[in-house]
Amino acid sequence: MKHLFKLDPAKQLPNLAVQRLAQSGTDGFIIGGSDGLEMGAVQDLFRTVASLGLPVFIEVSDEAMIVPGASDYLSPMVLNSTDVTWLIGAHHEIVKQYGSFIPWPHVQTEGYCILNPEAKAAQLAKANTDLSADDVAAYASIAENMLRLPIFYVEYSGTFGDSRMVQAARDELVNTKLWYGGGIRTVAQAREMSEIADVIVVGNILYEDFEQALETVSAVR
Ligand code: 1GP
Repeated sequence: MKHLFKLDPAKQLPNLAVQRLAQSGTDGFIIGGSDGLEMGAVQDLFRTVASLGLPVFIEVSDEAMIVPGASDYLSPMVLNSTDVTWLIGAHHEIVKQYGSFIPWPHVQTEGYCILNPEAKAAQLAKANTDLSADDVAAYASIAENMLRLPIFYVEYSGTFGDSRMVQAARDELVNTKLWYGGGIRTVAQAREMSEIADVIVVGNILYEDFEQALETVSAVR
């Protein structure tokens, strides 16, 4: 798996466009967002995308994202959050409330390192984005060696990131997969990050320049 499109339930794409995404050569979809989340919209989007035959990950960042039926759920832990809610607090509440319904074999925890201070996720999670490459490397090492997470996610949502930060994470990771997301708008950017990360995630450009978003797949094929 090298390329994923991230679909925001609070934004609309015509059904035909979603079908074109499925035929683009992408490896699958993440349904995720930071605000304006409503369960009805999540369910509608999930139904549309699930019928396409590619893997669909639901990123559970809010109770509205707890939609049954997905094959995989992503559980974000913001490793550089300064608010315990985003590290483990919200997870504790959800497991306490829904624990017996959670399909654990289908849950993958993502260790997020959010690096764009302007990103909604950075603000919500009160992330400390003032990090050096050594700081990022240390978070990646914690994900790999202490928490043994399946995924370490370098997140620059809304802006294209500094590849040195991504490389610093890469150098620490063996078993933990490195995902990169943020500001990928061109094939060249997609290629630059896919040469370092295991998986690149393409989000906002879908809603700004759909054809350009489709093109990003060619960077990994
Ligand atoms: C968001 O990392 C993804 O979580 C993708 O970022 O929306 O900036 O492409 P963009």
